[in-house]
Amino acid sequence: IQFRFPKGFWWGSAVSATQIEGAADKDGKGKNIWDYWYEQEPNRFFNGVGPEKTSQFYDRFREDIQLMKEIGHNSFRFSISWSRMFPDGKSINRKGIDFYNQVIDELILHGIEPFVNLYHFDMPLELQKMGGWANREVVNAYVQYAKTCFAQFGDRVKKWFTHNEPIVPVEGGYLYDFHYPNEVDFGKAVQVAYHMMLSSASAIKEYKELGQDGKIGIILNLTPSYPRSHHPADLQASKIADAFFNRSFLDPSITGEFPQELVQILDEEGYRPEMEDGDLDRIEQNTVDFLGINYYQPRRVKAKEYMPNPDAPFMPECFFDHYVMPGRKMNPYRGWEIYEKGIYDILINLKENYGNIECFISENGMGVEGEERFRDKNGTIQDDYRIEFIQEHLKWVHKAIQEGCNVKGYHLWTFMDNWSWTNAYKNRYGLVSVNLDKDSERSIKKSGYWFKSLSENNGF
Ligand code: BGP
Repeated sequence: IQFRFPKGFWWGSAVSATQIEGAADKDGKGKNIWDYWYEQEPNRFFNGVGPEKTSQFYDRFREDIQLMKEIGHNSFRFSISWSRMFPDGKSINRKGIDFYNQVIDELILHGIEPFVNLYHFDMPLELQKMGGWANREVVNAYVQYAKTCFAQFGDRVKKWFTHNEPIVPVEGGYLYDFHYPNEVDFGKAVQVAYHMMLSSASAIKEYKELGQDGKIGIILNLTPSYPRSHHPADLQASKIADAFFNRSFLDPSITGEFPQELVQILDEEGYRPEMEDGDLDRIEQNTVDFLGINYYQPRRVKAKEYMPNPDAPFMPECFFDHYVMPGRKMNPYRGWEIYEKGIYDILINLKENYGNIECFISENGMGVEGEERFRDKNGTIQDDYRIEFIQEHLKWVHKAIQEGCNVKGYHLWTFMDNWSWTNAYKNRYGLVSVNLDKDSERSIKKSGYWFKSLSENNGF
């Protein structure tokens, strides 16, 4: 074993409710924005494959948890579907509670620790009709939902997350048009981001008041921002991109304060969100116990070459441009750069600038199209590229740990192939494949068997 990880390292994977459960209107579940959007525009991103189909985890979770055990998981992150728990956003659905109780019990029975996330992009439709995160009442509804989850499941769940990648619904829904309600409105984006941050701190406050003996954190997608050159204009552009896309949630979640650079820009441009007295104290006093890091790709930034068009809607890109790194390595299917060292840079930054807070890699992974062509005679998908992808990232995680970073685990995106927000089933990420043509039949990929040895050896 060349790269050995600390004792008790968390090995596992992550999923989200909308992407794996299916059963979108079974047992009283209400619609969320994805069920609705797919109904409205089935071919927009989804090639006619919607979240109602997916991988059928709702009906097959026992079989799936058995598979998790087989491929060496000691921990597993899933999200609770808010609209399964509260179909109309307000009143509770007993069958939703029953389902998650069974999943949690089954995981524990198999020696797999449940990591539970409360929000993964899936706003209940009834609450979206009230404005979704733009409406402060939705923050209150979320806190009620969070409290219910802590009360129902907190005796067994000891690792909680308030949000997964909160910047993504902000970007997708209110800036760049890839999440419902697909508006372009910078002011609303700021309000939504602020309310999501407030909802996180508010849920943390409730959790602490209950005095349960677990931890609560947040999961952020961090995209280290690299300037094209050391020219002050490039450095400044990169700093602003970092403030918008990373520090906007990272700083308040860990230090309790929004980054000064960002506040200044919003003030100067007249985009301060609506707040109430006491909000900022609540955010300051309710920071996270630990952090989940989703890492896929870095951000390459340069100074703006042309003045932004004064008539175009205001965007973060008024302050910087992206550029293509010459010689970059790409995942051609997803169109994302692969830069393994980014994961190390994130961890060192947390160590040096954020008190070396306890953290783990909560997502990292490689989506590939057309994996069926790699299936061998015995029916196993030979996904050596995925094994290599994981190893190359883990080497950097290992180095960071050697240098004192407080990293507790690595979760891959994802356990099994599942439905994605912007490309349905096109890109496959799983350690386990799902054959949609054969009643979603599961089979462990080569990477799944490899993951088992990784976990058993606590290294590779
Ligand atoms: C992350 C999300 C996941 C997942 C993953 C892969 O941002 O948290 O839900 O979907 O990205 O991305 P995609 O499915 O868009 O290829």
